[in-house]
Amino acid sequence: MTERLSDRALARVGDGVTVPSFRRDVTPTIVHLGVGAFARAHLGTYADDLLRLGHDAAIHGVSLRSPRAEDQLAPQDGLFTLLEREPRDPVAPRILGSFVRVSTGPEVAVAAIADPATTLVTLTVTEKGYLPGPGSAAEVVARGLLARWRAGLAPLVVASLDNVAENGHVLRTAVLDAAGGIDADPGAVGWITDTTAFPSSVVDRMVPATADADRADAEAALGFVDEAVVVAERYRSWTIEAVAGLPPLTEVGVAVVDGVEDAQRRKLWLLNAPHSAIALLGLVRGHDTIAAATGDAALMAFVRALIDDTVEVAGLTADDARAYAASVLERFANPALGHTCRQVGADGSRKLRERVLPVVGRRLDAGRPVDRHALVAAAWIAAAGGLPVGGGRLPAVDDPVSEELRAAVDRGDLPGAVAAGLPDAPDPFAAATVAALRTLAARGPDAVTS
Ligand code: CS2
Repeated sequence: MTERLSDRALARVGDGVTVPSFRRDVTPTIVHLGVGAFARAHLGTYADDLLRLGHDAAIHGVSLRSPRAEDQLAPQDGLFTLLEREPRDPVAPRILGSFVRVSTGPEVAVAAIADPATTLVTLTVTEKGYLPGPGSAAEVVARGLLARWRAGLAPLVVASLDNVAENGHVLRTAVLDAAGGIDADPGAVGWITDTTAFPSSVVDRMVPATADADRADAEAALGFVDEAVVVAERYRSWTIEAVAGLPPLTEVGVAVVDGVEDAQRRKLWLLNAPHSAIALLGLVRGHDTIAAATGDAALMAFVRALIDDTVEVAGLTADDARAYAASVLERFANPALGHTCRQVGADGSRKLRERVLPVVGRRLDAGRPVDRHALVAAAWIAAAGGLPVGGGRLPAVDDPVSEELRAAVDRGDLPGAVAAGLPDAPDPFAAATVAALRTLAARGPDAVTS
């Protein structure tokens, strides 16, 4: 059996594989909650770059529930391979060493946040990770911060790296709510309010789920087994609001700026929304991957029209917005990435709230039609709720409200399905989505016309 990747193995990995050039027996200064593939490929690379430059940026990664990341990474001393997938220009595998500790569970997370060495807490807990409640990420951060306050430790920076509008503000509100419920001492919540910075971020890198073939590729290059391989496009970007106490992120290409609102709108509305549209309508059109769906002329004509609908009301400079959207469509077409429509189509109940509803609100205010955005929402409800489309069923996509959607679809209650899936949808949009569901059911793939 081939040996597993580890610190000991590093000296013996295959030629051409980039390995960490820094000491890894250091105390982490960053605590990261949610050690999924995205965090490893995005934050993990930036932190590795900082460590290469000699800065403190070692990460203690904690997954709040699933022990999967710990199972994959702890036996490998936190090391994993990043495979950048580009069609024409294969890049040598790079072993990232920035995650120096990986653990599981809220208690470890609270203790890590309350560790005197910690200066930055980052989160990738997905859109649904911001739902309030016991054991939520916000509650864990609140408990960690309150423990720091009690111990008289220095304040922290807490940065959300999820695709949520105003993610810093959303997280701050959730953490303050949770803290108020835990500690009635007004001094405690006041300390968080006054001292803890919650900068908003816009992060960007496409990171598909790792496949067996990727693990096999890494093993062939390394000569060691790596259970924690991640795959990503080469492109990556990170824009964060400037606050005191951040590591020297500009040295590794992060844009540290005064406000991220425009960047956030651009990303959510002109990257993520078209991504959802291609994924969900791609399923309707019978495609497995995003790249394959971008080869479908009728679908892409629809997506370009959807982008025009968005640019019309986005409040961004139209030429810049169109150029941005064009570059995004090129990235989607990367055939080497293997991003599946089902992966991007998952969790529509949380994603469409961020990506679609704000644009719909602006279009309705401007008296403009919302049919195209409604067709995207309908495709999501059809896939997550099991509505037959053109006589066939779509591959199911996961969603926190899929049971409610299924129940409404099964009793033939399409308005009920829309209400269950998108309770915040304005009435005209809900009505347009019901109409789009009927069209989809009747016409299947032919419903996608621009
Ligand atoms: C995608 C994003 O899965 C999805 O919903 O739209 O994860 C997308 O790949 C990233 O935001 C790109 O930065």
